[in-house]
Amino acid sequence: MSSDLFDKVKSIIQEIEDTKPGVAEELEQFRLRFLGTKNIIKPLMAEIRNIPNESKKAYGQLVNQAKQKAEAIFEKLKAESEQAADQTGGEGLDLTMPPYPQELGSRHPVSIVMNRIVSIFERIGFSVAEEREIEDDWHNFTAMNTPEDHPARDMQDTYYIKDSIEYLLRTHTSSVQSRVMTTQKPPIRIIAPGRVYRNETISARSHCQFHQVEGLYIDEGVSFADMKQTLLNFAQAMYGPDIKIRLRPSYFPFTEPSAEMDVYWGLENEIDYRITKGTGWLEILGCGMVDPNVLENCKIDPDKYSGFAFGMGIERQAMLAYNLPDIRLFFENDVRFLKQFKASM
Ligand code: 2NL
Repeated sequence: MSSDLFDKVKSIIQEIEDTKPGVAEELEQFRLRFLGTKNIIKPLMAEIRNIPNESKKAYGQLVNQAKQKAEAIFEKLKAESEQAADQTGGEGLDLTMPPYPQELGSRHPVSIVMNRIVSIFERIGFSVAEEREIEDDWHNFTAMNTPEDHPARDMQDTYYIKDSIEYLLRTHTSSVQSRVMTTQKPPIRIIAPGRVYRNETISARSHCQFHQVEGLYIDEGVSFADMKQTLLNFAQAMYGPDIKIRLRPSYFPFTEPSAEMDVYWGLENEIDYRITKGTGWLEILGCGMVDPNVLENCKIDPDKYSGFAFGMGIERQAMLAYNLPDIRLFFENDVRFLKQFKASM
């Protein structure tokens, strides 16, 4: 009778030792069976009163051994199961499940307009040139006929890299063109899109960062007429074949002569009146024949070569195209704003 009880405890110990690590439910079953308030070891402990005195000590030790084994193995299984859960990212996470579909993003409106402009010039043989946004003084200003103390620097104040007057955030993508002109030989026919910076007070109409597309064409015998026809072609591709353009004399330090190009917007309602300041004409770019000083600075012979260049801001054209009231919308990265623009390119 008492040896039966010994055998029972021994078989429980065997069962505990045979338990393999398993899933969480198995672990809970193990706990209930060997450690819970109604565990199967407890009644065997009570049986000690039926054990002859001389065997009581040995029996007690055996039952305690079963209890301790159950506790030790439970702790070990629990630790193993928690570690497994960690590796799968927590309990109940099925890493084999297919993910939620990722919503397709949309092109930024500035990129849409910039890409359109760039592709128009690519069609007539211009290629894209890109360069750094942190520039040195020479490529941004001096090469562009704007030496130190030139008054035009006032209008293009920018951000200087800490403790330096040599490195700055570029104020126009002309710096791309000065890099191309100093490293390539004519003919040069490039279009330079990119982000530029100015030390401006931020408002609905101006920002300290914006985007530009500049173009440059240098070869033997390039004339003002070539520039006018190229820009007319651009205006027609951008605004429709019936668009009218006009060139007004202007000033830029890096071109001579210089001009601003307007397109005819119309003057039919109050909005047209406001946008065109009552003229019906809308300024969209600045242009001119590359100043011989600029060519010389970049080691291109001005007696042999001539060229034209132009530059335009993107945000203003995007604001007109999409009827947007505030330039700051472009830089807030509010998805509710951005996802309204769908473009194929
Ligand atoms: C504007 C006017 C302009 C240029 C940019 C240029 C580049 C080289 C040489 C000469 Cl490499 N000029 N760029 C020329 C005329 C005007 O930009 O209103 N931009 C927003």
